[in-house]
Amino acid sequence: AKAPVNVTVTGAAGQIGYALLFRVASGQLLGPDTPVKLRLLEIPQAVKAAEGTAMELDDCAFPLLAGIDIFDDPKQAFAGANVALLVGARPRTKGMERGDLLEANGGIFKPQGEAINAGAADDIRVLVVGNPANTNALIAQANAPDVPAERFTAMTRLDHNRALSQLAHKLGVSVTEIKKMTIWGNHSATQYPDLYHAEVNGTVAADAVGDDAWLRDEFIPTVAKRGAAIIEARGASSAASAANAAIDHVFDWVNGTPEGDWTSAAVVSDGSYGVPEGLISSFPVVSRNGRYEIVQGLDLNEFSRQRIDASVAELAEERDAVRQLGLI
Ligand code: NAX
Repeated sequence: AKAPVNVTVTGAAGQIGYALLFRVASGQLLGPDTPVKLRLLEIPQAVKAAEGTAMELDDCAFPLLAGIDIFDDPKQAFAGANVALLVGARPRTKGMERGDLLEANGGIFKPQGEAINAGAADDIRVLVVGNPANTNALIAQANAPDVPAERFTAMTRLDHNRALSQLAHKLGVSVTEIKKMTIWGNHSATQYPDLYHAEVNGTVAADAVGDDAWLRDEFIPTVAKRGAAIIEARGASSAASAANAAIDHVFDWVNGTPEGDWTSAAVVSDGSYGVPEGLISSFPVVSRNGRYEIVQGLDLNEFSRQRIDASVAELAEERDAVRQLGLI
């Protein structure tokens, strides 16, 4: 039997945590042959709630769940971690400026990066879900200098999946008929879901739609503002769909993406497509041999170029702000 993989989940008592942990424990994160040990990190006030979730996990008698430990200290929670899902974050509250938000999250992601640097396993893979996800990932990465930068990623897979479904509905096709969807840039309202490289049964998606007004004025804002629409409808932010996307992101990272297709993930830029080196920005990526690699050589039309530049400019501003705060 395989040795258990240590999966650290922060924000374990939150709503995404509640949707995520059962799927991790059932084997959907890493596959049906891989036992997992859960290491849950919460703030002290929420440890009791995390214990309640752990009781329910116990009650599922998952064959692949090899143990659950709960911590309120990042150093302990990340010790030996092979996979880290950084879900807990400081939400933006009323009257909070962007600088305050970045600073509050720096207080979370800097010590977590340091703890990963100090004690995670050599093969650690980090996915940041907590917002502002790209810049939180950058903070953690910058504070883990001994870990290869490529091990730090942020989640745009939910945006990617939203884009697949919106396009499938528009064209009356199944999501399985769509390939090569891309989300570029920041996981924020400036993100750019790209239909000029996506393909529907082999036809460029933008051509299959044949309606640039829909693409620009409906599709892009619908995908980018879907989180707000969910809050409006549900009275709470996306949780199960976010957990599902986190599962997809890590599963593909470990197991590879299918031939002839790619996915979207925010990864450390190597300068591809003019995105400044070091920014954690969303790209089209394939996963090969356990690594996410940026798909190279795509031609960008003027519209795509502008959209990507705008989102990347926002990421650069966030980076400059956290640099000024001494967080990176
Ligand atoms: P909740 O508020 O339900 O849960 C967050 C949990 O994190 C709480 O239990 C809290 O105690 C814990 N926490 C706070 N600080 C912590 C710390 N320093 N260490 C460990 N735990 C800590 O939020 P939830 O709905 O679960 O969302 C979590 C995060 O995901 C939010 O930042 C949210 O904005 C973000 N999202 C990101 C998405 C993405 O696509 N990247 C989509 C969904 C979601 O909005």
